[in-house]
Amino acid sequence: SQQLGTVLTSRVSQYACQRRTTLDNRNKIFTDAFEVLVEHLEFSDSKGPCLAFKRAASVLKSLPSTLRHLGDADGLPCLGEHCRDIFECGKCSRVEDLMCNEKFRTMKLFTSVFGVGPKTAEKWYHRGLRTLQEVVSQPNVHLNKMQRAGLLYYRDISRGISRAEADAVGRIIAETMHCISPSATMTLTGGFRRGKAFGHDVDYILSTPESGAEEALLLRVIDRLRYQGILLYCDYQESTFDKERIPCRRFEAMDHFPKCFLILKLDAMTVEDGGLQNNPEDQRGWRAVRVDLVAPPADRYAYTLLGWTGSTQFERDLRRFARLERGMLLDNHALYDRNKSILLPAKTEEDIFAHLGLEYIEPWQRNA
Ligand code: 8DG
Ligand code: MN
Ligand code: MN
Repeated sequence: SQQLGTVLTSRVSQYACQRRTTLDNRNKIFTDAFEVLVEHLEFSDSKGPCLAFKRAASVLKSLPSTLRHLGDADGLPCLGEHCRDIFECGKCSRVEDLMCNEKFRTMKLFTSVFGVGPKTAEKWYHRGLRTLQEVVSQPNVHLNKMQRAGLLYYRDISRGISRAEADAVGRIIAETMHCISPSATMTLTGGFRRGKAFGHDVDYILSTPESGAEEALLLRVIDRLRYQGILLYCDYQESTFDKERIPCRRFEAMDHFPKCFLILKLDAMTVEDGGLQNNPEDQRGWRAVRVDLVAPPADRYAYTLLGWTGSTQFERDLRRFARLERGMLLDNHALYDRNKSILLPAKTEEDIFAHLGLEYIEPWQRNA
């Protein structure tokens, strides 16, 4: 183990964008425990130690082998004293306590509904609600449109989307899009681009060859999906993009491009091989799927692709690396060199990595 420690110490960067993290996580017992602690902290609104646990889990995901002894973590970045108890016996009593804690379990259930965050979940919990059945049958619980859809399609949405289903969604959207604009293009992004076999949604970037036509394209795609009768829910967010604005200092998960968060009705007939991820007793022949579409201007495509491919931790560290190590600001819109006061143009993700002086990391190596 001492040897493993030495090898790792000299090679593991504190930045996820300088590590290659595949889906083959050899330290799942530890990272699962960290993720429970992260969830707990996010429920209780204490974001400070949260990031430390996220970084620790991310470092562990990148390691080529399982940590077997406490000493193996010596010299690895982001694995300080505060997370030592996780390694003792490969479990931690705090995590086990949480798993059987009624409040934690209820918060987990409520926040698993599309449109429900920790604040709403907490409110429901304090009203004495414990199950989704109780939430929907309470006459005085106010639900917004997103939460109503989230509850209505809960069983489908909480079931993972397979790659075959994601591809079926892709064919439907591509066909719809090409009816409107034959020269428009579509790129699979998010977790499926990183090689995941299942996702909680499907993420696509729509793009037009000329900047400026993308917002109208997205609106027309949505109209056509509605006309086809497969649009179960649509939250459209219009462009708030300002070309003059340079990337801002802080990590922003959201961008200013036109986008929509959808729930689509996916017909079993359109899915190749495996069919739908439905329960065997489910005879409907369709399922609801969450789909995100974003339509950046053509000259911002590379930054958006890099931003939407994730993982969130990879993105966070890319931006932190750019800022702290290069004096640059990166977001989904642009890359700005603060020392030279210039925007750095990019047609591809490779261009952005090159500007940052980073080795290129393939999408399937960004599962940080
Ligand atoms: P999953 O769906 O399989 O669970 O994983 P994922 O694909 O990695 O997660 P995601 O929640 O779909 O987000 C994919 C990436 O998109 C993530 O790195 C964050 C990024 N993203 C942006 N802007 C926005 C935005 O405005 N909304 C959302 N929902 N995601 C955004 O860069
Ligand atoms: Mn996704
Ligand atoms: Mn998404």
